[in-house]
Amino acid sequence: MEKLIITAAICGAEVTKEHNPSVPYTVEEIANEAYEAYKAGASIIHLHVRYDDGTPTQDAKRFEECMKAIYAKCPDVIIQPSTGGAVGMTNDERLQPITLNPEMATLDCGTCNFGGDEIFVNTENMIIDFAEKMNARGIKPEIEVFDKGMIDSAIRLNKKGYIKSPMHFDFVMGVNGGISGTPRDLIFMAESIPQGSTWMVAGVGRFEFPLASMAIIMGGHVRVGFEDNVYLSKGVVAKSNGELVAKVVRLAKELGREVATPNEARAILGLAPKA
Ligand code: KMH
Ligand code: ZN
Repeated sequence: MEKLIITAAICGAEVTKEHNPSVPYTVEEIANEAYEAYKAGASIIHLHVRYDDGTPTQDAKRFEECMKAIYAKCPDVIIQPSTGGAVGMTNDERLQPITLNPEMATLDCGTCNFGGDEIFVNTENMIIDFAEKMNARGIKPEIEVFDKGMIDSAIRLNKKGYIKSPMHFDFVMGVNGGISGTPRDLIFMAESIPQGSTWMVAGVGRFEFPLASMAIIMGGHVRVGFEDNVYLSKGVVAKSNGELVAKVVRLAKELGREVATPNEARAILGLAPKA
């Protein structure tokens, strides 16, 4: 089985220091959390950024500052900015980090409820526009899907040439409005993507580690981090994203799966190696 890629989603746009005081806001906090995750075994940092007061932003300058600070500590890590941003942001606002030409960025492939009155909007024309802009810059999309129908949308856009093969999917499971996080759900998602695609799972809240364990066994890849879950185990708040990554590394070891370095992750995902 190929080595396991671990992504750390260190910050997100919705979780706050009230949920967990270690959620990073400042450039220094973001770089430190990325470093803790990288040291523990993460090869990809899924990046959202905040202003110092915690407000989420897609500002390119803020992304640039954070990316520089992360590379200073983790020179070979893959940084994957979010183009999802926070609910309610405009398309242009969301797309700003791609102007920095990162190796990867997320491409959210459908609209879904996000709890309460929140709606995370990704119309078909938006997905096409985001995909074309990423293609023009040679950025590999991580296709974020919150439900099975979003896989079908990505496949349709792949057939029309807007999303290139091989596709790399991230199944975000357990969002209040998307697919749940049962074993049956994950098997259904994994069996629904085209041959030759790669996938990872981001289990939200209590689904994080059960789904990570399944992905390790099934040959998928894993995303953990404060964006999705702030607990190390029931009732125990994680002190850092590094603790969450370290738990996945322990699970992988017990289950006999080796963990990929950043360049090994690049090879699996078809990205150019970094010297
Ligand atoms: N913050 C969510 C509304 C992504 O990074 O592409 C969207 C999100 C997806 O986190
Ligand atoms: Zn995100």
